[in-house]
Amino acid sequence: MDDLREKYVGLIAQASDESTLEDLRVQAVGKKGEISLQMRSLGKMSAEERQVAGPKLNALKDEINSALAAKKTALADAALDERLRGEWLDVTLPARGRPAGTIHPISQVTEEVIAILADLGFAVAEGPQIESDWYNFDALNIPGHHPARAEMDTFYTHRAEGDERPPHVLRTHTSPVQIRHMEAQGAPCRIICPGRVYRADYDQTHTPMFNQVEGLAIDKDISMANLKWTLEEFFSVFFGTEVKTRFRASHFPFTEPSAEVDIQCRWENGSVKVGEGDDWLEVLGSGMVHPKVLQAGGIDPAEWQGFAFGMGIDRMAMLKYGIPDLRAFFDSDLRWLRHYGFASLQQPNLATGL
Ligand code: 2NM
Repeated sequence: MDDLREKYVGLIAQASDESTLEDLRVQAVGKKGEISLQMRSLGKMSAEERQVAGPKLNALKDEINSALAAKKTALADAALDERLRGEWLDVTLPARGRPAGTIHPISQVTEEVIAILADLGFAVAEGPQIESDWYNFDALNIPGHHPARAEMDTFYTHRAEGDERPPHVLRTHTSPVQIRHMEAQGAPCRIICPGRVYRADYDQTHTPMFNQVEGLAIDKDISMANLKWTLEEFFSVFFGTEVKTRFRASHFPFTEPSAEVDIQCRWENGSVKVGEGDDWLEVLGSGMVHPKVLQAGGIDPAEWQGFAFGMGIDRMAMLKYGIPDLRAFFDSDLRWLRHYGFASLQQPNLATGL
C-alpha cells in the first residue's frame, strides 16, 4: 500500500494536464484500477486481516481521490492565470481613429442655395434625370428643328430597332421639373429645382454632368423688377457681402424678354473677388417665362406671368470657395475632398451664417 501511495502521489504531482490526470484516476481508483483490485481482494482475507487492511485501503483511496481533486483545481488555476496573463488589455489606451468623410462642396453649396431661397419663399421641386424630349425640349419652346437642340449636346437613350418614337434624353437642364410642377400644381408658384444635368461636353470649363439650380416664380403681377431684387438678395446672402448685378439683354427660347446676369467682381492676381471692384462676371441666365412655356405647363398666359432663372452650382461653388479647377469636383481625390470638403455637422443655416 505504501508503494501504491508513493507511486500515485508522485505521478499526480507530475501530471501536467487534465487528461493525464484522468488516466491516472482510471489506473488507480477506476473500476479495474490498482487500488480497486486490492479492495476486491479483501474478500479473500481472514476477518482479522480484513479489519486492518480494509480501513487502510479506504483511507488510501480517499487520499488518492483528494490528491486528484487538488491537482485538478491547481491545473485549472494555472490555466486561468495563463489566460489572464495572455489576454491582458489596457483599457486606458486611446480608441482607434474612425475616418470621417466630408460633405462635397457641391452638396454644401446646393444646401446653401436652398437655405437662402427657401427663406425667400421658394419650395424645392425634384424630377427625373431621364426625360422625354417633350419635357426637356418641346414644352420649353425648343421645337425639333431648333438649333438649341443641336447646341445642347444632348445624351440620347437607345430605342429598339424599328421603334420610331423619339428617344428619351438625359435632361440638359432642370427646367422639365418646372414644367411638371406647373402641370401638377398650377399657379401661383415659387419653386427651385436643384439637381444633376447632362451635356456631352468635356474641357477645362465643362463636364458632361454638372449641377444646376433653376428658380420659377409665377403670379399675377410678377415682373423683371422682382427678379432683379430676388437675385441681388440671393447673391448678397450667398457671398456674405452686398453684390451688385448687371442685366444684359440675351435670348433663350423659354423666356421673353431674356437676360444674362453678371455679378460685380474684381480680379486679384489670378483669382476673383465677388462683391467689389468694377469688373463683371457672368453667372446666370434668366427672364420672363415665355407664354408658350406657361401654356405647355397648363397655365393661362393671359392670366399669369412669371420669372425664371438658372445657374450652375459647380460654378457658384468655385467662386465662393476659391476652387480653381472644375474637373476636380468629380475626381474623387481624397486629399482634395478633405481639403475642400465640409464637416458633416456644418449645415447651412441662415441664422448661424452660411
Ligand atoms: C435659364 C435661363 C432662363 C428657365 C426657364 C424655366 C421654365 F421652365 F420655367 F420655363 N426654368 N428655367 C430658365 C430661364 C433657365 O437657365 C440658364
